This record gives sequence, structure tokens and C-alpha cells, in this order.
Amino acid sequence: VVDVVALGESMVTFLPSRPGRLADVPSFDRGIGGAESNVACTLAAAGHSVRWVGRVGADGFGDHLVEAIGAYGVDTSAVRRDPDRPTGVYFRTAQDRATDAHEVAYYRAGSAASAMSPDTLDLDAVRAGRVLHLSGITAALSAGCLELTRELTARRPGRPLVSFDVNHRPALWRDADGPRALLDLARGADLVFVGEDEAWGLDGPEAVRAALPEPEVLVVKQGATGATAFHGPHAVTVPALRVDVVAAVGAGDAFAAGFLSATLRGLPPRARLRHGHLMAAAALTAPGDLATPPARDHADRLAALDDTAWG
Ligand code: KDG
Repeated sequence: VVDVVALGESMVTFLPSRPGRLADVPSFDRGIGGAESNVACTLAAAGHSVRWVGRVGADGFGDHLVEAIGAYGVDTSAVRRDPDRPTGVYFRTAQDRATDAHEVAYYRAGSAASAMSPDTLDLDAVRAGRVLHLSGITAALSAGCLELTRELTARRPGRPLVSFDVNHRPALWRDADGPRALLDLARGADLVFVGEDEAWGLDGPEAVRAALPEPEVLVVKQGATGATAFHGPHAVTVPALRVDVVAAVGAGDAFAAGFLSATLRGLPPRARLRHGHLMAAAALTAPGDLATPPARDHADRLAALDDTAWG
């Protein structure tokens, strides 16, 4: 049994060679992206056994994703190749230091991953881990992807622990029902990550918990301020680390990986949040989606520093 199975669309990512508007950037460097495989790669780098499940095209970009994600030590044996649909890609611009603004251009409509559904994946392989990690991005990709996400978050005996990162991407939802659909999906999960800025207009972690009492564990992320974990009736808040942000992309995924890693290791809620922040700090200070996470013994020493070090 692997520790974690992560399911979702992975894309080849094109990172700008220099700052500026998308219209002005002359060339890009290739990377890999996709929120769920980011979590998988970070967990594998942190020493966990992980499988990523998705669909990619029978093309060179699909080859690259399978190879690059596999190179992190992630099991890609259940990834399906689609001869008729391409691998999704996306381009991004550098984050403006003053405003944090950046542009993202997705080329993923009709991608191989958008054809994910309960019929086009091996659901036994999807359910084979201790934890199944999903995100709201998948739900936005197509009707079949929404159905798949609903099926996997339906409460049923013997299922793995279901981890769900809300990841509301307004650009991907074709109608106004996205937030409602995401709330319903979150209700079926055991562990939910949500950013305050995507939390249904609710004000503050307590209000989010009141609206979402079903998951055993709920983590409300408050950007550069910190994060609060609700475990049953208990709440713990840990401030974020202050870092010089290079690119926020991938930070939420790294946070989820750190929290999941500490959860799998049986660490208490405060340590889970600290490991989330440590992994997020590594991602915030790297330009692409993925950063090398701190080694486990190093992260453990940093997480064990007393409250004065943690603000
Ligand atoms: O969290 C990082 C992701 O946003 C990025 O890799 C692209 O998966 C992606 C998405 O759909 O936005």
C-alpha cells in the first residue's frame, strides 16, 4: 500500500526567461506543473511512497511529464496515455514584486486529462493508498472530471483518507456554480485545505469551520499571515514564515505536502502546520512550481524550535 495517491491533471509549464507582460516575453523555460502532482513530487522527495494518477497525451509533453514526475520517485504506472487528445500546457509570467500580479495562459481545454472520468481511469489504483489527495481543479475540467471527483469524495466504507485542496481556479469554471460545487465536494473529504481568499466569501477561519463542519480536519490558510487547523472541535494557529517571495505558484501544494507528510508520520496538529509552512517557504523562494524540500531531519529540527522562533 502506498502512502499517498494523488490524482489530477499535470501540465508542462513554461516559465518566462525574463519579467514582463506575456505579450512581451520572448522565450520560456520548460518545467512541470499540476497541483496534485506537485504534492506527489514533494511528498516523494520527503521520503514517502507516492503514486500519481492522471491522463496525458501520447505526445512528447506526455513523455516528459511521466519521466520528470517519475524521476522524483513517484509511481506513474497507472497514468493513462490518450492517443486522441494532447497533453495540457500552460505559460506564466513572472510575479510582479510590488503587486504580486502575474499572468497565466492555460492551453488545456480538450486535453487528455479533461477526459478523466470514472470509466477512463483504473479506480482500484486510485483508491490503493492510505491517503487519496484530490483538488478542486479536477472538478472544473469537464463533466466527467466533476463526476469522478464526486465519486471519489462520496463517503463509503473502507475508502482511503480523502484529502481535498479546494484550489478554486475561477478561469477554469465555465459557470457560476464552481464555489457551490467545491463546497459540496469538500463536505465529503476527511481533510480539507482552503485559502481564506477562496472560502466562499466567509470571514475568518471560525466562519469557514462553521460552514464546513464535516471534515475531521480543516486547514484554513491565511496567506502570509499563517494557517489554522481545526481537528474536531480543537483549533491551532501557526504563523507563516516570513520569506522573500520569488513566485507563489506551488506554495499551496507544498504546504499540503508538508501537512500530509507530518500527518502520515503521526505528528500533532501544530507540527503538521509547521511542516506545511516549511515546505511552502521552500516553494515560495523558487521560481517554478517545485522546490527541493528541506531534508526530514532538518525540517524536524526547525519545526521543533520554540514559539519565539515561530512568531
Ligand atoms: O498550484 C499550482 C498549480 O496552480 C499549477 O501547477 C497549475 O495545476 C495548475 C492549475 O490548474 O492551476
